[in-house]
Amino acid sequence: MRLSRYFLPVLKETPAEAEIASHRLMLRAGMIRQSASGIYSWLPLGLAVLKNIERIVREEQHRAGAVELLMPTIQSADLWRESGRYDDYGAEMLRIQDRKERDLLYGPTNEEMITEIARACLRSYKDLPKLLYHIQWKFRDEVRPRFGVMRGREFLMKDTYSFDIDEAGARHSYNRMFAAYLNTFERMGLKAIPMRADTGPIGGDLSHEFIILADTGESQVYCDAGILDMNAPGADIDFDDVAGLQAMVDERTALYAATDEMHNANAFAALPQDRQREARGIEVGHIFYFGTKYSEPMRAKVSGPDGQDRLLHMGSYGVGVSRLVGAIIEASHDEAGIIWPESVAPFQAGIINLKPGDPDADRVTAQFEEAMTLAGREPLVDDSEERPGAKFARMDLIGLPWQVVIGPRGLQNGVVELKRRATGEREELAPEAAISRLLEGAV
Ligand code: 5CA
Repeated sequence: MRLSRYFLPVLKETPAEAEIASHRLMLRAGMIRQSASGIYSWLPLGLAVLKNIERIVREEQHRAGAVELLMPTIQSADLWRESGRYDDYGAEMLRIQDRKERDLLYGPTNEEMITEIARACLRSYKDLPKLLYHIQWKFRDEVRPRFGVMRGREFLMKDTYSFDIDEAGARHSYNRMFAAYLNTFERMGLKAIPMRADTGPIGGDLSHEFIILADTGESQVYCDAGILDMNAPGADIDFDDVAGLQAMVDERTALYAATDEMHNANAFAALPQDRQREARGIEVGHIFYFGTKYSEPMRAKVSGPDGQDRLLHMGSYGVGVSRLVGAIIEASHDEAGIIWPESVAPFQAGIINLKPGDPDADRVTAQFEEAMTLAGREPLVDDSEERPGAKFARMDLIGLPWQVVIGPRGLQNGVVELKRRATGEREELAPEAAISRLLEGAV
């Protein structure tokens, strides 16, 4: 992709309204544009990252046994009257009337709608277990939208819903998502800590938030420092191994870790002093087991092995897809700008042609572009006429993992410069060697 054709409206000035690094950098790097409070357009660079996050979320959901569908954003108020949440949800819910004065709403979450689908389509215990998810925009009329996409009003969520015949089955579904979440966030370069959490308006009695530690986080959290050394279970984990998965969850929930609402000051104080970690965190995921909270009022049942009807045991599992874009930047940036992990980077490399119009520079630039594009790793090519300093600064700002600097002077010596954004390391290499290096580093 040539910069001259692309749409990258970077800002020179630091936007005054942005209080935290990720919001500032997303605006400056031309990733988003606010259209109303807490509502954003995703510009090409931002959208590319959002899509990469979605891809990782999908792959890990699939690995854990979840199946994708898509429910609408607009929901009927009657569904929510069935569960009793239409009145309970309060001012956060955006209520709408159509021309026939029917009450509708813009979905803040989908428990009711998926319960209705399950009620209509699942008949017998033989249809269970089921894990269904979608990735869809939500609207919550937050009291205080802030920090850009971190706390938006319109935001993209991945929400999974599990259906089981009994509590033991539902727990296994919960554990599947627990493992999938650890793997998902690790692939994005994040250390997400599962913490005991309050269930709020979703309800239920078992719940974990997945929290990234960051000074700018909105949640106050407390944990045993030992939990920070625990790794994700990895792609090899057997999702069908009920006992093995439970043991993995038990191990990762044995150490103290809780959000503010669930904090037990005495239990925390009992930890050795040097292991008490009190910090701020960003909630990137939240999982709930709530049993029959929705299936009971909505009468969602299947027939059991004995022919008797049983209420579905359910859980729901959310990932803040659009929030993750901000969270990853909070975890990975420096003074010069964003530092994308390769797994979510909008382009793997930025090719800076220092002198467009110079036949050698143009030829070698085209060589990089062609080789990488053929390998499915299309780079962003800076073919602008600006001075080198401006090009370097913009490339650092948008944070692509690799930069290749191509200029007539280097080419006279048969080299280009390869720079790794994360470390600032630079190396001079023959163009062919640089190309192989970029393709080797494929993720
Ligand atoms: N139905 C359940 C799980 S599917 C649910 O709605 N859970 S939630 O309320 O915790 O939201 C799930 C995730 O969405 C959160 O962990 C958070 O990462 C993200 N999220 C929630 N509110 C916002 C918001 N206003 N802006 C951006 N992301 C949000």
